[in-house]
Amino acid sequence: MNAKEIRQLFPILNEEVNGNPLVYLDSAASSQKPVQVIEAIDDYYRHYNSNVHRGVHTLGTKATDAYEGAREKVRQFINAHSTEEIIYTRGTTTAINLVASSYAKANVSEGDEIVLTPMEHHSNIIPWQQVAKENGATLKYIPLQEDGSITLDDAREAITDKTKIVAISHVSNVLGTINPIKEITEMAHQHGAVVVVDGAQSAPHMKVDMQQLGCDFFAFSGHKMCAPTGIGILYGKKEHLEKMEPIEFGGEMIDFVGLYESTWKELPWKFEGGTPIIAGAIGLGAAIDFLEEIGLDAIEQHEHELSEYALERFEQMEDMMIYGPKKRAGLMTFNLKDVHPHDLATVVDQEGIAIRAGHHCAQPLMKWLDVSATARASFYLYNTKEDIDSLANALLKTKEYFGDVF
Ligand code: 7TS
Repeated sequence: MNAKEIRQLFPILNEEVNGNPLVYLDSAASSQKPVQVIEAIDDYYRHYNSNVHRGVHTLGTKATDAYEGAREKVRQFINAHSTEEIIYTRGTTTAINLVASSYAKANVSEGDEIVLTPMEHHSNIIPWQQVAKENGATLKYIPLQEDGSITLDDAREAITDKTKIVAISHVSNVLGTINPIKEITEMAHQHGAVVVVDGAQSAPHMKVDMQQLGCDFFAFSGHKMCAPTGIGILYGKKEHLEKMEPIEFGGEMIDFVGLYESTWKELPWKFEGGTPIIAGAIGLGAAIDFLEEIGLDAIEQHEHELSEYALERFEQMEDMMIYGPKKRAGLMTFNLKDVHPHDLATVVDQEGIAIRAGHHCAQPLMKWLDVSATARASFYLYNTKEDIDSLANALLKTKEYFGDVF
């Protein structure tokens, strides 16, 4: 299937925005949903809506099978050893917070170090700041090269026997930098540290293989990969998850409850207190079927071509500042001289083009780039070169407009 055929499966792409056909270039914030996912959720609510893991009635059994079936799809999708290693969460943020609140608080002590990079999303910085404050640890950053990448030499320098945790994004949501997770994991393991990977911008766009990467934890969000909002995944190695305490307590996650003492269910359910995100998990399962039918390698290749094309077109534009390394994932972050990115995004929105402007939840990175904000166009399997042309043409108009104003 090519992108034009794929587009037919996304009803929202037929919408008009401000009198123009929608050009959606903000998938790094949240992706659109294909009919397969919308129908899977609709089907659950219409035909077998029920709680899971309770009683024996037919609907409940069907809902439980679909909910747990989706967990097996996730396991295969990321090549984890077992479904015991797949925890449903609300998204990447909740997944990282679970590791910080449970694993880190129990394993990080005074004088220990947590190693990060300055390109992290706030959700992979703030939980570690909290751990550092509460447990007396220090945060240490692997420095960025001029193009926004990191080197293994710098990583080797930062990761020492004092390091307890390395928390790093697989792909930066601003720069598109693809970090060498496998190598960093090997390095961290030599020092007895664990590696927490923020996979929010990688899992939707490329094949991620837990056994190949070797990392200890890996977090990602359903809504960035064609699934609904409110569902995400924490992958964790069983050896860690088994020793970790839950952070939410109540129904669903217990084995035995007494007046003064209780025990927990086995993995993965001990981390899933309360009625879970059933429709979300079913939607995520349908999204994985959909992405796998198209093929993650094909999706990665397609986005690579779009990214190259966008760079080619944008680099020719005067007064255009493009951030990030040459080898990057499917997004492009930029600024047009003398035009605030919010103004720019507002003007192109008039033409039906959706791009993101702001700090992208990466304020330390904005500081490093020495800007307060940027614009960002991000691509997915349904985008085409025509979408990039539309944006490029709208930017030229914006430039003319603001050129007249200044
Ligand atoms: N990590 C990265 C690298 C992200 O890009 C995002 C969301 C998150 C974590 C948080 O994910 P959540 O699903 O828990 O919210 N990134 C963006 C973005 O780039 N624009 O809007 C949200």
